[in-house]
Amino acid sequence: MKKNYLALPLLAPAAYVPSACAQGAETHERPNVVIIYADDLGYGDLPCYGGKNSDTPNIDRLASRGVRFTNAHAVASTSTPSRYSLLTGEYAWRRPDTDIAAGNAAMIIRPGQYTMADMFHSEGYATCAIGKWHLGLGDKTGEQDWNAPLPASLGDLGFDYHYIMAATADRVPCVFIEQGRVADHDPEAPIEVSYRENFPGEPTGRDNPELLYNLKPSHGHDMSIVNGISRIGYMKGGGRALWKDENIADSITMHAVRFIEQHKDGPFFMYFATNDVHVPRFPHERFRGRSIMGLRGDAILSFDWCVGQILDALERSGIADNTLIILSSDNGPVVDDGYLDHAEELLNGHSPTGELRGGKYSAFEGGTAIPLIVSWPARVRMGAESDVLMSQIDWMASLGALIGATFPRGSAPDSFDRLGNLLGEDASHRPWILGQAADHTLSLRTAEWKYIEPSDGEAVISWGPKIETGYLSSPQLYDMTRPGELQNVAAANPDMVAGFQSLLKRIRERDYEQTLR
Ligand code: NG6
Ligand code: CA
Repeated sequence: MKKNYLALPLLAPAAYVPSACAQGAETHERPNVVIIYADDLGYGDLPCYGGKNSDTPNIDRLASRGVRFTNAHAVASTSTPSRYSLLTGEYAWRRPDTDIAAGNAAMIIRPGQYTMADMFHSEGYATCAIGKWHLGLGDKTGEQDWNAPLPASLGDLGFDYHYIMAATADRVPCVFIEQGRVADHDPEAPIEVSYRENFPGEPTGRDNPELLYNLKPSHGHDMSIVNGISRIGYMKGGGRALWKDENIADSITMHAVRFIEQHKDGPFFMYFATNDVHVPRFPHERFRGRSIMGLRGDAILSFDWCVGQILDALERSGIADNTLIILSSDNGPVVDDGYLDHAEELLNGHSPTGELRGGKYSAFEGGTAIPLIVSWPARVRMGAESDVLMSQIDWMASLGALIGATFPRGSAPDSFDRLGNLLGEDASHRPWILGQAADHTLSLRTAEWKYIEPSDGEAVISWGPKIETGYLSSPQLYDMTRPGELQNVAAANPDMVAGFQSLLKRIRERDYEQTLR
């Protein structure tokens, strides 16, 4: 189903429509919407997906009150392109600058682009982004003044309130940014950031390993040291604004709970993106050492705690019934992603991808298949399960349909209204979904088949994580009714391969709408 486009060509993005809830004769529901977006949480990580060695009572509670999806996919197998696609409804590969962003990247989504936050904002929702951002900030890459308000920030993208980390916890600058400026900025310690060279006299993980009292790198991550952990990129200053990794989950959760309490009269849209379970994994001491899987397992417990705090805040505020919660992840899992946290040695029989092949970065299912739990007590079935084929690309149009949003022409071009899938009311599969691997190799999936286009990339990552990429110089075709993407049957099925190739060409040329009918 296509979106409801407004016929006027010049609708300003983020136009404010006061409490609009009726489109013609149709009336729309206006639940609060909370997206809880974990980082690198694998398809098989949670106990409710068969994960071993973790105790996640809060996520179990959420799953028992909603639908658990077993065939849902992020758009890409790394963070920046997944998040870009989720928040704009456009495939990230249509643009050249959406790969894993540095901490000093300029804001990738430009202020004129219509985002999911603009959409909610236009319909009278209060909107916020809390946690990991990783989509750039400011006007020009490398030219941000971190000691002043940033000229381009999330307020330009429809978020009323924002308390974020610029990129990832393993990238500088290691400070929270609230409403477009460094939170608790310390004038005694002005911040400078570079991804080119170190600042004279500043220690690095490479030269000063004796200063790494919290975590040491296993590959990369040997530049500036903050909180006894070396990072990607160089920074100087920060003083009291520098985060402590062990407090990140508490800090973002506290801000989320406060936003919920302040907006309980609703409606509101919250994009809550955790650092857990991304590296560096260094959760609060009340979680550290609690899991037999080491720090990665501890980070899963920390994530579960965040979820619990949000559920409790909604309940305390009396708005749990009419809040739609979507819990998912930005890409598949990785064990050793650059720090000596022993995540691999301590798996103790746990498989972060479940039965799937590959992982983060890869074109195999482990790269993009993710957990997804959708709960909305007032409407969505409780304790249900769905194997419907779904992609996060459709969430913008689907949520837009739910609240009766009108999209400016051309916005969210790759997002289609599949609200019935998202709410567990319609079990018909999307005809196909598309996935993007780290090197931009695209794959197409139907309920039964998966095609991976040829790629020159290496078959197994050689620079750190031990992950099969799914790259091969010839086409791959897998029967997805069999587990594991083990047998490439492309050679025996040339017609099917040709069909997928022509579909992919049409998608690239933006001429594919009919194929989704
Ligand atoms: C990689 C980092 C990895 C992680 C990833 C981004 C190195 C050696 N590895 O380049 O640790 O930060 O980028 O992860 O630097 S993501 O989930 O945000 O996409
Ligand atoms: Ca990620």
